[in-house]
Amino acid sequence: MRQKLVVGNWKMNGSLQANQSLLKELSAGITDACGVAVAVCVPFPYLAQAQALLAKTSLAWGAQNLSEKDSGAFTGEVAASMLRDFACRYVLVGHSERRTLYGENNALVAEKFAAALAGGLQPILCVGETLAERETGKTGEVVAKQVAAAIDRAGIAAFSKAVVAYEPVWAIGTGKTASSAQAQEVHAAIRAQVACADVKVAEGLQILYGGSVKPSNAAELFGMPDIDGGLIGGASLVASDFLAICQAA
Ligand code: G2H
Repeated sequence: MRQKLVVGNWKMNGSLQANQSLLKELSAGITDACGVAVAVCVPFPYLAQAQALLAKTSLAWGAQNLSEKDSGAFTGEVAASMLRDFACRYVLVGHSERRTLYGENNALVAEKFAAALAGGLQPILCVGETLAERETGKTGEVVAKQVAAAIDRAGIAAFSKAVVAYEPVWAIGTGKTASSAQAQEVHAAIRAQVACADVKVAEGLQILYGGSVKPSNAAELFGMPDIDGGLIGGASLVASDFLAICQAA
């Protein structure tokens, strides 16, 4: 039985003041007894705050990006070891906004995936197709290539310490959600692809759905056999919505 996991992706939102009340409300509302694992991926400057406020709670925290390099003259970059200094558990890699707005391709995302694992972090590998790719029947091919790049770089065993998030680009922040059947179809295909290399790793792999998840659609999505929780953007900024989504898991 895979544990459900719900991860908030704050994107470039927050302030010390707003985070304080959001994190306090979340930590009061989430206990181990909920049975669901919960984490928030916050902007880099707020990692110390997340660590201070969440260290003795049931919530984990993480970052939204990292460098594929260890250290050195890479202005503006942040290494896995730095994220571990703030006791991050997770880091997102290859979020579609990184792929489309910052030119991250499958090869770079695979390097980041490997760097996260080497640094003791659990990467959340984000994959998903654009609307044009879906409409031309390329969803399966696109997602399979994104997953394959990480498998080829880090090896299949790496997926026993990683999480995958399927986020159809056309459903991100648009209010459009993939139907539970559409999402399940892709999740099952990802699990089958991993199973081709290692059945046991595939059975244990948490595959999250992301893209306009809200309290009103979470339960149906999370009820699908291959959907193991969610990666939540906009709704993770509102404590009551995020708690309701965690409850649905
Ligand atoms: C997809 C998701 C979180 P939202 O980007 O990663 O955001 O829930 O706002 O669509």
